[in-house]
Amino acid sequence: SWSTVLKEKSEDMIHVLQFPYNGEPPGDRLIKTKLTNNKDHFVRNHGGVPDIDADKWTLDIGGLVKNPQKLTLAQLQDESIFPRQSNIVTLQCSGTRRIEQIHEYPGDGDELINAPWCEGAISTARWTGVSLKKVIKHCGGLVDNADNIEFFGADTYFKKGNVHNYIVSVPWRKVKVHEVLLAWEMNGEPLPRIHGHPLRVVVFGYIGARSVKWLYKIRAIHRPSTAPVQLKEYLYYSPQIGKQNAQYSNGFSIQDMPVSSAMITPKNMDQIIHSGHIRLAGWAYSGGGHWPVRVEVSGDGGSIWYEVPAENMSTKYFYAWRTWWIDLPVDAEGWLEMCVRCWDNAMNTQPTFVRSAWNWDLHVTSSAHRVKVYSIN
Ligand code: MTE
Ligand code: MO
Repeated sequence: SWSTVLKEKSEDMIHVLQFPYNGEPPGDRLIKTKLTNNKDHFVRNHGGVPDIDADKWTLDIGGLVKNPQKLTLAQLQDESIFPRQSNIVTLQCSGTRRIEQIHEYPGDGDELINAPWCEGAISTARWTGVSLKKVIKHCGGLVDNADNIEFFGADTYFKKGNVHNYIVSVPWRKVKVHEVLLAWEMNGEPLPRIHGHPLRVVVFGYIGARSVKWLYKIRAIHRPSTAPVQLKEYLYYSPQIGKQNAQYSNGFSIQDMPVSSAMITPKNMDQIIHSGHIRLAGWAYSGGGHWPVRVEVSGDGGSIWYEVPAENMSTKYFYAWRTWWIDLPVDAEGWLEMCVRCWDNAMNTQPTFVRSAWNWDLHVTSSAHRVKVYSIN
């Protein structure tokens, strides 16, 4: 029942929508640990939460593979057929920090789809399962130059009067390098229902939207999926595009997450009594196969940047965020604009202002995060 699903999550999750269940954990708890507790992992749902009997469930693999097959969970978990793979991976929703773009200009304003996320639509877990590449190889490999893999989630949702399954795709080149996992375990526990029980996709470094939950069907195809979620959502539009002139062809499909960061402490509008320094803390992340190498903060709106000491950053993993903290020297009284930005290992950094990268569908708010505080000496 729904109440047992709700028990999978902490009671104080911040629900950014009433229905479906979409929630992020309180920030302080989010950055306390490198791996997020399952109860605190953010949840992003387009519709309801299916109730799937794992014993009757099968994974249907077909399309442009040599030998289409249906596999049970027991077969997928049989280590004599498939070696197990475990990875620490950060999932980030492309809507993270959307609230800042809404404040700048509301854009689409379709709040049913565009949940007003703050800094918590990101979490990290150790996912265990099997590399999708191994499963495709088990089916004899791809035929006919297939170049994309389509995933079907068992949930249904409504958009503009129609009912859809949750269907998206990823390119084969992502699967080929073992960066697409079919996972049944989250931090050593069976996958909770709300996170996709019995099996979900975890795509390393891509927007969370490609990591399909309640997976029941896989198809090898030519070109990306033409299902509505793949074709019409998660598009990055140019600044000239808005509600009046939006066409799907004006946007490009978002896959890799760019480098981003957020300040969790202090919070916007905090009053802080200090004696020479203010403690700042938060997270930094980069997708697309990159990782954070340096975090910088500013107490003056971004003129002078201080490097967070390396020892104040959590361990580096290839596919995960890093938490950080710093005591920033402060001598002024009054309003200060605290900022954070991250550099990744490919020397990418973040746009300066929210308006530098505003886009109509309000995705990927990755500009330097700005927090105004009142400092009292
Ligand atoms: N898979 C299905 N079947 N249905 C969904 O609504 N939402 C996607 C993705 N997979 C979704 C889904 C989005 S947009 C995100 S950000 C991630 O799941 C969130 O995963 P989580 O809820 O486990 O944190
Ligand atoms: Mo998302």
